[in-house]
Amino acid sequence: MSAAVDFCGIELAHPIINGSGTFDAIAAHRAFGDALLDAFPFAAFVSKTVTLAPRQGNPPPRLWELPSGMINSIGLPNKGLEGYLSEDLPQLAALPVPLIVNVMGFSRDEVAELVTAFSERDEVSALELNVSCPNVETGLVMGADPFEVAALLERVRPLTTKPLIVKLTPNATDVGAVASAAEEAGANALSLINTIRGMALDPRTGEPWLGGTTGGVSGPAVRAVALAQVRTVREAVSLPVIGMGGVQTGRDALDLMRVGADLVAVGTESFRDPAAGKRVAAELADVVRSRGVTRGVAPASRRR
Ligand code: RRO
Repeated sequence: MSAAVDFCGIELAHPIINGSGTFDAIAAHRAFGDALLDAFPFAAFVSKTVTLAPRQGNPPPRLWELPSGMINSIGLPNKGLEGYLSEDLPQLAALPVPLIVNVMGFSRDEVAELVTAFSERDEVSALELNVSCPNVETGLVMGADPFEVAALLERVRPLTTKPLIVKLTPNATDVGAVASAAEEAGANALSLINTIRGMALDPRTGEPWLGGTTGGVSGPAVRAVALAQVRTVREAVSLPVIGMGGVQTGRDALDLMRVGADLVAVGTESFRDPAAGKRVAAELADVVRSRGVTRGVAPASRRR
C-alpha cells in the first residue's frame, strides 16, 4: 500500500505532519543544513501562528515540564504579517513539502485581512485558522462557541479558494457542536486538539511559574483526551480531520486514525526528537503493514 494521501486536493507523501508551533523549520535548517530538506520529517509543514501585527509573546518563563508532557505559555510571538511575508515565507516556500499557514486574529476583520493576504500567495497550499489558543482571550472565546466559529467562517470563506482548516480547542463545552458549525459554514477540514488549559506553581514561592500565569498542556498527558475528542468530531462531521495530541509512536498515530483522523500531527515529541515525524511515519507504515489494516477506521463521510 502506498502511504500517499490526498488531503483537500493536496498530495502528501504520507499522513504525518507537524502541529503548528512545535517545529521551527527555519531554525532547524540553520542547525542541520540541507540534510533537513533531504529527510524532511513531515509530509506538509504547518507554520507557527501569524498575527496581523508583530508580537513579543508572553514574559518568561514560558515552559514547564510535566511528568508526561509540558505546559507552554508562549503567547503568539511572531513577526506579524509583513515580517512573515518578507522574511519567513521565502524560506518556508523552499521546503520540499506543501506549506500550511496558521493564522489568528483578534477580530473577524483581522482574520479576514490575513486570509486575503495569504490567498494571493501560490507558495501557500492551505490556511489553518487558529481559534483555539488558550493563552489569548479572544481565541478561546471564538473557538469555544459554535456561533462565533460560524460567524468567522461566514466572514472569511468568500475571501479564498484555498482550503480552510479550523483548529479546534479542547477547552470547549461541546467540541462536536463547534465542529458541525465550522462544517456548515464552509470549512474544508478540522484539526484538533490544541493544548488544554493548565498551570504550574513555582515550588519555591508557590506563585504561578509561567509568565502568562496559565498555559497549554501538551504531550502524552493529553493523548487520551485527543482520542476521545477526535472520535466525537468524526461522529459529528464528514470533513477531513487532522488528529493530534501526545503522539510519540506509529501506534499512537494509528489509534487516532482508527477513531477517524485522516492525517496525524506530531507536536511535543518533536522537541525531544526533531526527526520524530519521520520515525512516526515509518512506524505507522510498519504497523499498518504488519496488522493488515489499510487505514484506521473509515472517516464518517465514507461510513454514512
Ligand atoms: O503561542 C502560544 O502560546 C500557543 C498557541 Br498560539 C497555541 O495555539 N497553542 C498553544 O498551546 N500555545
